[in-house]
Amino acid sequence: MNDLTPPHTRGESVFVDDMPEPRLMLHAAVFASSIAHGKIKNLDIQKAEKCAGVVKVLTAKDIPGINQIGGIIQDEELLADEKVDFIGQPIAVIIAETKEQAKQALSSIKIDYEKLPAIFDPRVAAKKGLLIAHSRTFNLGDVDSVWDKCASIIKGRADSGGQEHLYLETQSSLALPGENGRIIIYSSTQSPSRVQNTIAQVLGCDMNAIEVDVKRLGGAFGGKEDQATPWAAFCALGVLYTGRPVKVVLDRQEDMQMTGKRHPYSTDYVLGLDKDGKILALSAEYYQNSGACADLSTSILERTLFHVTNSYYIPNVRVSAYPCKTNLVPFTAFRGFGAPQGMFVMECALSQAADETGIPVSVLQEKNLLKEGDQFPYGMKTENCHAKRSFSEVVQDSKYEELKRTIEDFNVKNRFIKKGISIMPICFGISFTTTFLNQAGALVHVYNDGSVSISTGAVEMGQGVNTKIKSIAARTLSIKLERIRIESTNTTRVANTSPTAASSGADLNGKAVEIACEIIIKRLKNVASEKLGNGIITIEDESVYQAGIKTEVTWEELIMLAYKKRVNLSAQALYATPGIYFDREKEKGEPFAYHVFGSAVTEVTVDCLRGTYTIDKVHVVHDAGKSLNELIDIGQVEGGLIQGIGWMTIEELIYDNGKLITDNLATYKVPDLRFTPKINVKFLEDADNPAAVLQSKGIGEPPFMYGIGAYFALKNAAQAFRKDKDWRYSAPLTHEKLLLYLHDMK
Ligand code: LUZ
Ligand code: MOS
Repeated sequence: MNDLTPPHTRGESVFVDDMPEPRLMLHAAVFASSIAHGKIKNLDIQKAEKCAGVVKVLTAKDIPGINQIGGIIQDEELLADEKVDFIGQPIAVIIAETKEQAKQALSSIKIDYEKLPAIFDPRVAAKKGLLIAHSRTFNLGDVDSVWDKCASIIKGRADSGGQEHLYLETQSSLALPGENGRIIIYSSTQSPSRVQNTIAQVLGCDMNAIEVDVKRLGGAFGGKEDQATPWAAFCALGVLYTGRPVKVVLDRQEDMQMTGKRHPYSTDYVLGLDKDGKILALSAEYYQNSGACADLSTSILERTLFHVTNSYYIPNVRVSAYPCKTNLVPFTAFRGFGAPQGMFVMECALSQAADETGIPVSVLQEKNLLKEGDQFPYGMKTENCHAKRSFSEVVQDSKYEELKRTIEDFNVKNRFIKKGISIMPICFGISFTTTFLNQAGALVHVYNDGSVSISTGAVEMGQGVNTKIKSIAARTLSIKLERIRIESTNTTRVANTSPTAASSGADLNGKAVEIACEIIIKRLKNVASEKLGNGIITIEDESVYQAGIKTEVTWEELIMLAYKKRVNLSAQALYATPGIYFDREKEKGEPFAYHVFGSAVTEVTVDCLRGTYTIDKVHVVHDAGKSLNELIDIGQVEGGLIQGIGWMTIEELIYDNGKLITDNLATYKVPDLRFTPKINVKFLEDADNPAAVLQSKGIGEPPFMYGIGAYFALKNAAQAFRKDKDWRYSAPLTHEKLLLYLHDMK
């Protein structure tokens, strides 16, 4: 049974803003920069301090520890002190008796800026040398020596836009004063330990003074991997100064304006092919719009480079990526973490190659798919590679060739309505590319009535990790699911947690739970042996077996026996993914425990008079290993796919001089139920994965990239109308952009 479903469907699941409000609780509102770049000449909070209900106005001067929240690079102030670098950057926090009073007082803060020139285009930033960190280059083979051997050389540019996470629950936090300097934080974060660590630094206290507790999130998608921290820190500071509980819950518009999104990228590429369409070389330069501070940008840039070749083998590769500093809200983690941007470019290059060589793109794709033992540009070789298998299965299952002929026929007969089709293979590496993050802890208690309590570092954000962990524990202990409860994620129970991210929440935490449960089982078997005498003891379906024969001893009796013998019924375990490493000097290594493969066929229809379109159907063949829970995994494939389609088609961030003007759902469009295609998901059979818990595979991110297929299916349909090869590779392909293309209006 899904642990989540019943309370969710009854509306009973508690999120931060649903918690019973503690007595004397205060509310915080954030005062943010209204200019994209400038010096703060004067900040006057006196009038705001006197506003009705205001208890405290926090500025940088009130920070007792360090005014710094940068994780990888310490380049981001919690509250801007002398300078602002983007619109929406927090400068002050008003803490008041009610939310309305806190918000009302915002307009009483007076600020004078000296404006500085602002940059929004990553290519312009790169030209000026404005990088948040050094560039990175991955190399394989010898690109320069092969251009002469190429029958065709494809040169182009691809641009992809950012993306708003639009988690249903906006950024929220509630902090409570505890005893003796303790501050208890309820935070909607993917990374409780990061919140704990940052707040300790900001307050100048030890981490053990800060307790962070996370019950569940109403979605995150990467948007709460790093960017949940400032709101929690504001609450903690509020507690420090007022001694009262403090809550912050961002409004939707504030959240959209003040938090980072998926990184926009702009890329130049050169692809070389032989006369049969075999790719000989890829050379490319990726300009990442990093925003004003590093946040996770350098890790995201790295993952882009890991995925530049998507699921193809390319023997000669030279790719460089630049993290460009601009005056926009720092861009951050978002499902796929830079990989979708890299894989989009690869598909653009192949699509252009098909246009220029006349070889169908599906033929080019198939010819170049990874096979067992092929090397990636970062040195790792494929193992248990399912690229070809998933591609041929999706071609077969979707009846691709037949569909293609039907579509061509339809397009001949219809002048203004055109259909299109595409295939999108994916290959995604599982593990944090920062090797040390690949660790997770679990704490398992068996109470003396036989019920079980499990704490891990995993954060439930709707992805079903608690359900998966519960079933791992039930299978390892061989007891009923009903006996098991998954606790909140709490830094006092499981310390030093990595963010729940990188599609590895269930992999890492599930494995830690399995290890902890095995420790307990070993102790229990000893107890049973002592009682029953010789013969191999096993525990199956809540009963003790001796030499394969069921005994009278039940789970509950065994637990009570162990308890009375004073045997430890609790276990703590750490799992650290073995065998992975990456050398950033050489840019070579084995950063991933394994890869996830899959392929999708997408069908679309375009109304060529209006530029409108529908995404009709997507057929997916996905490699989920041995799925831990098929319903959850199908949900992840569908959700990821639709989110990916949204990124490629209708989700458009528009800025006016650094101010996001698509900052609400009237102007920022995301796929809804009516936009959603018919989706057919099949999991590869016999695709066990020895590299993860119970032969499963990470599921969170890989399916996002099937959405890229929608872009190329639309291109396919549009070109049937235009009948030429002129195309600008720029996503999102909004209805507006498509209309302008169809009728040659630039
Ligand atoms: N977060 C991170 C991630 O810190 N490192 C990663 O490699 C990663 N990959 C995907 C999503 N989040
Ligand atoms: Mo993520 S993009 O796995 O937080």
